[in-house]
Amino acid sequence: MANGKNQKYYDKPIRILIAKPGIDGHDRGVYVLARAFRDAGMEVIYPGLLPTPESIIETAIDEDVDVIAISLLNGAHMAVFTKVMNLLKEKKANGIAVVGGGIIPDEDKSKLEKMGVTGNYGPGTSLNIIIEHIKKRAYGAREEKWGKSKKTK
Ligand code: B12
Repeated sequence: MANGKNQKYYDKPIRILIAKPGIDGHDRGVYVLARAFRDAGMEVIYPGLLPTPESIIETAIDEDVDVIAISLLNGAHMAVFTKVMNLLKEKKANGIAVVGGGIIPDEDKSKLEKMGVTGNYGPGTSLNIIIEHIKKRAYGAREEKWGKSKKTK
């Protein structure tokens, strides 16, 4: 996999921002995931308590991340992800994948997928499944970002 012309996508560690927006106290998931991502060799950016969609996007762009991971257990996932995806478009921030999880009802998962928010894993999901999904999205995002920028040169 990691050889030939695609080598560049795998060379650098994945940079991932993991955030839990909202004023509810459900923050255990982000801490468990942040540690798991770090142990899997990723560079993890955690923006602290009470990030907003605006601050998440700003940090993601400043930190040049491959993936934004957002944990939501408070029922606000549709509103938050709609905002996040709109802001990414507004800022023309191509090549940043968005992955979600937490308490996300099945009927909302397909709506989120259509918006480009993938994963949407719930309680009890194995960390290996999540990490493999993050890797797939991160390398896909790099291909989009770096592939395109190479073509435009
Ligand atoms: C612990 C807990 C709390 C704790 C939170 C402590 C803390 N510091 O996190 C406390 C006591 C504060 C709490 C409060 C409340 N809670 Co509560 N809480 C839970 C509970 C039992 C477990 C959550 C948890 O910590 N799990 C452990 C962590 C490690 O797992 P996790 O976050 O789910 O993460 C895993 C996956 O979901 C996934 N994942 C999560 N995020 C992401 C993100 C990405 C990008 C990816 C890929 C994957 C991913 O990966 C993780 C590993 O598998 C859940 C029930 C449940 N089964 O989930 C209810 C639950 C989330 N709570 C609920 C509710 C309603 C509340 C209260 C409103 C109750 C009340 N009336 O007071 C209050 C909110 C008060 C407030 N201001 O916050 C509801 C939410 C309902 C909804 N959204 O529709 C739930 C689902 C209980 C229920 N069945 O009704 N809660």
